[in-house]
Amino acid sequence: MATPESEWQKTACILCESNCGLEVRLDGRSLVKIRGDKEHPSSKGYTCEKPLRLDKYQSNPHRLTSPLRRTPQGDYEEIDWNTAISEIATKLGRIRDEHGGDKIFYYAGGGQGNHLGAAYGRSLLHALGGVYYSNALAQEKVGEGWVDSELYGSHTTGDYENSEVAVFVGKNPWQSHGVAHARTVLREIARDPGRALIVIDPRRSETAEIADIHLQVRPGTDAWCLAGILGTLVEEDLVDRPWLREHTTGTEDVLAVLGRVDVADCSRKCGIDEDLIRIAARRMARATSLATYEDIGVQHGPNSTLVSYLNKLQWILTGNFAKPGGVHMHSWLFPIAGYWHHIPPERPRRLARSRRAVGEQVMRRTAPLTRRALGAVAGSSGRRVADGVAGLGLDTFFDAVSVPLARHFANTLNMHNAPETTPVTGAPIVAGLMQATSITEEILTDHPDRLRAMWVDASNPVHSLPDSQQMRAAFEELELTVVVDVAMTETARCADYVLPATSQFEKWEGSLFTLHFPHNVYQARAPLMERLAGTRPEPEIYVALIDELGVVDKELVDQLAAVARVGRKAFALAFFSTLAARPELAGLLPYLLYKTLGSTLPKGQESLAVVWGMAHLCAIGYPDAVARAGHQGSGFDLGESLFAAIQESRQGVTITDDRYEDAWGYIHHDDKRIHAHIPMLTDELTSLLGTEPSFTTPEFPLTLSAGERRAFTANVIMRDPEWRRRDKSGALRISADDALDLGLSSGDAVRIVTEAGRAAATVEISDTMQAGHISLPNGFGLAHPDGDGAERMVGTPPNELTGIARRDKFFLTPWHKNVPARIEPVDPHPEAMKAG
Ligand SMILES: Nc1nc2c(c(=O)[nH]1)N[C@H]1C(S)=C(S)[C@@H](COP(=O)(O)OP(=O)(O)OC[C@H]3O[C@@H](n4cnc5c(=O)[nH]c(N)nc54)[C@H](O)[C@@H]3O)O[C@H]1N2
Ligand SMILES: Nc1nc2c(c(=O)[nH]1)N[C@H]1C(S)=C(S)[C@@H](COP(=O)(O)OP(=O)(O)OC[C@H]3O[C@@H](n4cnc5c(=O)[nH]c(N)nc54)[C@H](O)[C@@H]3O)O[C@H]1N2
Ligand code: SF4
Ligand SMILES: [Mo]
Repeated sequence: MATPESEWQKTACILCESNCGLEVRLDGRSLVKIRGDKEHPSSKGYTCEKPLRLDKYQSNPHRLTSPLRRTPQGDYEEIDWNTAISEIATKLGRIRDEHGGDKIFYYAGGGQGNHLGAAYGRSLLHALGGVYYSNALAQEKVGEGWVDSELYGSHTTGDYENSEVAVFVGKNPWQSHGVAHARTVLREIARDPGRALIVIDPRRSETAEIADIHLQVRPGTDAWCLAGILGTLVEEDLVDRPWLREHTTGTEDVLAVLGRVDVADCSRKCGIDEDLIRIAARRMARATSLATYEDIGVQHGPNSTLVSYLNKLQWILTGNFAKPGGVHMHSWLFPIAGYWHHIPPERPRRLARSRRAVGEQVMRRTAPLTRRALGAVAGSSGRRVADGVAGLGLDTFFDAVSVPLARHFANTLNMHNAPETTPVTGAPIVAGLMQATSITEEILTDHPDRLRAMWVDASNPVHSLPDSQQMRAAFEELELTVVVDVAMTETARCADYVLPATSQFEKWEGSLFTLHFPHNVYQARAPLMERLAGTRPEPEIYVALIDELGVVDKELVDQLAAVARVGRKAFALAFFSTLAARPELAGLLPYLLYKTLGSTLPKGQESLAVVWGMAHLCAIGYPDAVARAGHQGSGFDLGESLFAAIQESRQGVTITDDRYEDAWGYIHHDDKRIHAHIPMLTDELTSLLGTEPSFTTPEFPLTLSAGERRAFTANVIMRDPEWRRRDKSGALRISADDALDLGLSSGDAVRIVTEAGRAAATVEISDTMQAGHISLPNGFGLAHPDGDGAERMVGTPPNELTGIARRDKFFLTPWHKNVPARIEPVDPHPEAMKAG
């Protein structure tokens, strides 16, 4: 690439979902200077300390540079790409033919900054007839996602910048972010005497440290704590009844259940003073605006689905929706899970309904003709005229057909065609995702419908899913395992084939964490440098495999590619009519776009073809909000304008601009009301209120939270331990009381023992911990080669200690944060011990 080394180039941080905009200077292939990008529309120059040494990701000397195949001896040999693609395609095809495509399981979604590849990967799954899919969301957000969909339909976000009161439940945004410019926002709330920060966390986390109210629950007792808060709201009549009457249904039933809550009993069970619970509830009720945020402190713990519901009832019962500082649903460039949604324009074009019937028919019937006729003029001087004529056709039908087509594409790509339960254990599949704790159960069995192959991309499930030992065993059992990654991860070390991906700074990429309201932002990141030799961007890998499988009609692809050379309108008309005529192709949409439209995009940008599709889905879904964000035209032109802005803007663009009152449009229910009563969960609450929380045993008397976010953790993205400036060993934090009991000092080496396994750790006594609660960071325990090539592992791999048995009763999310454990001193004389 011709960019001089001294120039600042724009990109984004890939270490958490905030994806702050960055500016980077290179020296050769190294990222030598990194600063926040002031022009990024959402982060506006903000960063935390983590991205400053992102070069440890980019210039990791242990990047993969060749496809690898496992040998019968269990080590790996390099093979060329053609061999890899053809062998893998053959094996996938064989499994499909012998056992059915549904035995091929796809585990991918992208990490924190790379979601383009996963779109193309889903095309591969569809091409194989696969239906089972999952990713990291299935071990954290499924319960919340289900609750959201019952209440109002989609994911929510808080407007914390403007909230008078912000409540964080099992969430430590000071370290984990998830709130734009988190530390600035938190500090502002904490400093302002008119505002309040409320934190529910068993640890005095960095966020709890500056909070106005810290409800320091006993680990795992959040359901009782939240019931106490909600019970207070009802008992003291602090709920917003007029608002609830106007905007919700079923609330009387909810209030009746909450009216029976014994606040004093809840306070005893969660270990928080009753007065403090009541003070918190009153502060929330009094606020002119309130936003709450739950995260994995509770989603990885007992009663997680119920806790999600109770958390959301806090802002619902106090009427904090559709106003500054409240909680809202938001637009998506493309929904990362759940159903696609459409908000009709305030001023729809006339005749839309009658045109729909005619439009669909015409497009369907004439699809082959449209393709041939338009393709025939590619490369000729009649191109412009043909594109213009196609534009007229498109304009006539677009309003009428675009919404149902868009819904069909998006929901198919999000695997809403998946069965409702898994084949072996009948576990629920929510939002198209197989639950994380189901996966090994669907493999390690002789059930005829067991999974036979697993494809992993940009994820490290052997390290990040519960029970690493079982996951390794599952990899041994599967007939084919393929991992696509930039590094030789713990999962790659178990795979039959490892495919080396181009890094996120060497290819076009984008994060689909478009989770904001009222202004939502998307950034397409350009490569900062040429790809590392031997690597391939994921879209290229998936497209090559689908080609090799030979499952897509080549003539159709060639015709559409020819039409793409005529013009965008001609292409859109031919493409949409083809898919209207053949809806079964919807899952192949990313592949088809890459092969056709992609061939007309500037070199290297082929993978943005799917972003073109997403830009149109977004403009079709939220036409007014996209127009308000400054994108021009209506109908098809609006999507074109949005895509052009995304393609041109290196710092990211505002894709939608909403007004607070627009929030009602985002409700999926036809009556545009919040359906507050979820009987399954009010029943669950009623039965839970009569029980005593109890999570430990005499054998395992401590509660281990396995996976705390700290200053220098970033899931399993940073493998080089030298990246960290602090907490290099990833210490096990314990309270002074427990340390005294166990006779431990900071720096002592110990063994943590749980029902699932045992692992070594280093102790740090911390006054942030309450007695009985111990905490390990996430992202540690990764093998990394030393300078001399020897493998070294720093810190504790958390999932050597977790199991799949302790999980949510409804949606099976694992209890990573609530693992009964004991600590043993490491015996200096192991042989003597054995003899004794
Ligand atoms: N630095 C950093 N930031 C990250 C990440 C990272 O790896 N490192 N990962 C990103 C990802 S993928 C995610 S999902 C988010 C997660 O973000 P967070 O959910 O904020 O992360 P955690 O630190 O795992 O958990 C939050 C808090 O839950 C508390 N907790 C433990 N047990 C309980 C309990 O029983 N009840 C309650 N109420 N709280 C409890 C912990 O003490 C902790 O302070 O972070 C994102 N941001
Ligand atoms: N015990 C315990 N377990 C946990 C957690 C916990 O708190 N405790 N947290 C859980 C949570 S919330 C999450 S989100 C998961 C996260 O765990 P994973 O889903 O495994 O996700 P990541 O860390 O995002 O994995 C990123 C992978 O992508 C690779 N990668 C980086 N760039 C690229 C690229 O451009 N292309 C490709 N193909 N690969 C790339 C990295 O090398 C790495 O292997 O872990 C979960 N596991
Ligand atoms: S780690 Fe998250 S908050 Fe920190 S700079 Fe990166 S994206 Fe922003
Ligand atoms: Mo996560």
